Amino acid sequence: MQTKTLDNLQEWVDEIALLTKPDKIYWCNGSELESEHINNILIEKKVFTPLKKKPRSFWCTSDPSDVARVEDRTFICSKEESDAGPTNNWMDPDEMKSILEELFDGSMNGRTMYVIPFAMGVVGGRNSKYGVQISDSPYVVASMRIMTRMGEEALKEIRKTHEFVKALHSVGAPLLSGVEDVTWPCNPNKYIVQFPEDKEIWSFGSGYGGNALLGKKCYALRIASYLGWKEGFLAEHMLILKVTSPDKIINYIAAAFPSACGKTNLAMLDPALQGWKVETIGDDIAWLHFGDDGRLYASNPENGFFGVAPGTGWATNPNAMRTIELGNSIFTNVALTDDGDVWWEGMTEEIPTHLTSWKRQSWTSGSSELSSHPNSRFCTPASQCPTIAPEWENPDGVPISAIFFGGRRDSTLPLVFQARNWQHGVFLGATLSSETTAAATGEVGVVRRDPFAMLPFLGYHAGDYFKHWLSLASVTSENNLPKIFYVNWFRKDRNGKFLWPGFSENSRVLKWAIEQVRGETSSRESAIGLIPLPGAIDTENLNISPELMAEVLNVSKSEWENEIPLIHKWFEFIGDKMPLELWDELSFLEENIASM
Ligand code: O2Y
Ligand code: MN
Repeated sequence: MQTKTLDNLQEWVDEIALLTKPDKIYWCNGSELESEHINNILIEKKVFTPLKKKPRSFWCTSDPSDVARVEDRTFICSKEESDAGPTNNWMDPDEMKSILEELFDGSMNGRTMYVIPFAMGVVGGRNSKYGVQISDSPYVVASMRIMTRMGEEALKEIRKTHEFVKALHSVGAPLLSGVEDVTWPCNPNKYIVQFPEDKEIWSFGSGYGGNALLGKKCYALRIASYLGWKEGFLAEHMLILKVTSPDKIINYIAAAFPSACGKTNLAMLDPALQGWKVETIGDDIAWLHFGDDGRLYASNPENGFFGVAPGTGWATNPNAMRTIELGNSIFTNVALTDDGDVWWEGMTEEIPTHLTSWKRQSWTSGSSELSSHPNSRFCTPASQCPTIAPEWENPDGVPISAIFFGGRRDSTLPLVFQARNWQHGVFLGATLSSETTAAATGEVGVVRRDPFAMLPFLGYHAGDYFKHWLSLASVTSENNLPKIFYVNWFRKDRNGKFLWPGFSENSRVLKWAIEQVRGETSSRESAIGLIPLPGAIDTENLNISPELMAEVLNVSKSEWENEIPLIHKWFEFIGDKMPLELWDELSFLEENIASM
């Protein structure tokens, strides 16, 4: 457990230096000068290639074996196995610590150990939290500077309170003297380990994304979800949007989607509907706290976007494109153009004739290989986004009136429906499912349950997490709680063609939901929840027939008859901690479907 000595941070840094044996120790202050210095180190090491076409921006490629989060090497080491639950890998914390101590022993030999103080949320914010990452990767320093509020200001807060999460990271590649470094040091033996009760993260072997930028998934989701359980808040895998209607009424919404389901595109939505305005508060993570008025307020703990590059383009997400155009960004595992810019599949309609691929090989259009890895990323400051809402750094967050859950499903789930009440909404979150993508290692296109889009990010037992969500209804009145919706942009027809155009047209679904929140639209009770009545979704100027709308909103008895046993199996997998209220919801659904 973290002790509160006068300088617990210095003690920890000394202890880690003794273990990892770096050549040098450097405390990061977050300044411009420091950033230039770190970037120059990375350029000199040939890790970063400066882009001629974008200011202060860099192209970077990882080791081909280190390209994504490693879920099978991710552990929640709570003291009791029953607190990690069936969805997490678990090991006894003492046993895990002794494995890790052996791996970290001398792991920073020949390298610099960077001490990176950071804030999740604005420094001094009511619900902000702090951490210190120790890392032997300058790439991590450069990325943490974009993704968190890193440096002197965060350190001052930590020195005041002595409260911080210890986030230890090593690429696990000690550099022997006389041996030339590789551009992307890493280790085939990877461990991404959270110790929730100790508020500690130990990450070994990977330099990539969620494995290495420890403020993101490890802290802001896994550790923070555990803290939320104990302290009465929620740490969720959700984007946050501000939606302004033509009559200038503002609604803030949060939405949970599994990895790479178009969340970043939705977070920067250019609405197709005239007079509607959508602004961005966050694209990936939301912390939700009760305000003094009993409503849930969301804040984005991050400072940047770490978006999937392929599929992000001028047609699909022009605001992300405008964000990166301003520079100050790192591009990892995308392709480099001959004139010193970046390119990836889906960026532009026109395909460059020649590129350097993410594998640093010459690439010509028509090649059977992709120029960019499917999980390649842009890392860019949120403040540069043209749609960023002025209140995105509001220290108290923004009041949420609707929560959306969504996944990628070919069938069964209609375009949109609303939960009858909070308990039913928790059922929808708990049964969320999606087809897998490249962000996680494993097969692509396989349907898996992903409760609240938190499957890889839960810091404790899923059953306890569902109970925590249910318990919010006893903290405040149902009226104060956000209304819950389920969306599926990805439903297909019999020929495998998407039924709904998606992207900016999704604003039509947001409009219907916001009108539902305001009690202004029309819906009908169906077996699965409240479904829009014919004509209730605004399809003006959209070339979609009433028949097609009926198909995309259809609740099919036979498809749900197939779905229910899968939900049964999922609930049984969660085991004894599965809340009875959610079993009741399942029985109710079963009865409704049977009587269709
Ligand atoms: O593959 C990685 O390491 C990045 S994962 C990621 C990054 C940004 C936002 N979301 C995710 C995710 O997997 O949900
Ligand atoms: Mn994510």
